[in-house]
Amino acid sequence: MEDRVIFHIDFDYFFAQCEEIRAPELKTKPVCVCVFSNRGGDSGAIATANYLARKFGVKSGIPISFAKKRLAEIKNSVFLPVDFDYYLEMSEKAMKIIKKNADVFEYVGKDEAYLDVTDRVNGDFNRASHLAQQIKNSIRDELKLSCSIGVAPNKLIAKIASDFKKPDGLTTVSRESVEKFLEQLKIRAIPGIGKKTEERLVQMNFETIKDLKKLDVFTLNKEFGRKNGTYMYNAVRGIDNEPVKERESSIQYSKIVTLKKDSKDYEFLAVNLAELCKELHMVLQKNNRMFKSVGIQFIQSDLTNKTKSRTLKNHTSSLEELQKNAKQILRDALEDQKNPIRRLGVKVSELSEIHGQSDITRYF
Ligand code: DGT
Ligand code: CA
Ligand code: CA
Repeated sequence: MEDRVIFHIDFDYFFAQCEEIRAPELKTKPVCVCVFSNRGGDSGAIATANYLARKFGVKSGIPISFAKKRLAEIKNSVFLPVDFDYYLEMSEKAMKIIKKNADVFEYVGKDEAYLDVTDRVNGDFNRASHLAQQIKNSIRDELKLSCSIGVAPNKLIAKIASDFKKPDGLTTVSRESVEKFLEQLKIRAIPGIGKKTEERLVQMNFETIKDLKKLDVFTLNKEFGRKNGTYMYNAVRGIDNEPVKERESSIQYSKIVTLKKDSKDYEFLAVNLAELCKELHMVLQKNNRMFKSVGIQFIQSDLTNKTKSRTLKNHTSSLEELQKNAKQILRDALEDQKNPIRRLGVKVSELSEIHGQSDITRYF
């Protein structure tokens, strides 16, 4: 059954590392990448931070103002706005290198992928380790980007292993060493085990994966529900049969803005939407892309999320089409809208490259 060789690759402090790559002088400074909302000042959240900034307690998701307080004493700390287009470009280049080295490639997100390499290493973990090191070297040589790789018999262990020695880690867990590797780890190393579950387990005096193995599946199911209980029972034993599923980066482009005021007024929203479309269209042109699907996104005043999209008959690159469709979706979406909207977004997907198009039309 478990004769597979699986990689999990995760880029280190991704957005912040991208910033360091284009401005190497940042490397010696605490760097925070910020999603500023346009409500002025420091309102907004930290997307990520480099490891220097993390030493001061800065991490993803905290308010920018908290991060500034934590780094108040550190004169050379740097706060940069996110540049998603640039990170996406870096991601695409790195993923291209990674993909070449996989039998099966599963894109998980901008900075993360699973690979099944069983065939190309003939099931051998030594060869797999070398291959992982080669991938790390290629990504570093070509892009100066560092990543962490976990090599293991399944996706679960590979994911835990990629996180084991971060940044710039390479951890190989062969079939024989799964049990030993897992037992030393804290329960929180298991993906999907949140703070609450962990706290509860610590109260019950379970701290490491080794401890947790003492619980039988019935007790776990009773405590945490059947789905989570069974998952935990298997996870602490290193059992996971999920296949690596071929998936490309289904790229989409999007733009989102925090509105000057919360609103559900069509005219107000339409003006903002038209502007977002314009910005998005510029990105599309720069990347030579046509789109076939248009969607809008509301983040409502209670911070819940709502999306609506439609698929067009044909690919297009027209700004007019983009604005027209986005506004129609907006009108539909507002019909049963109860909450005012705090942030408004537009996205396009089902992209295709514009190439040779002018050549084709020349023949008609
Ligand atoms: P790592 O992998 O621990 O070295 O650090 P990151 O920054 O690569 O963390 P990861 O893998 O969880 O997330 C990848 C990128 O996704 C990260 O660079 C920024 C973005 N991201 C993660 N968490 C958040 C968040 O809470 N808010 C926002 N806006 N972006 C986030
Ligand atoms: Ca990462
Ligand atoms: Ca990640």
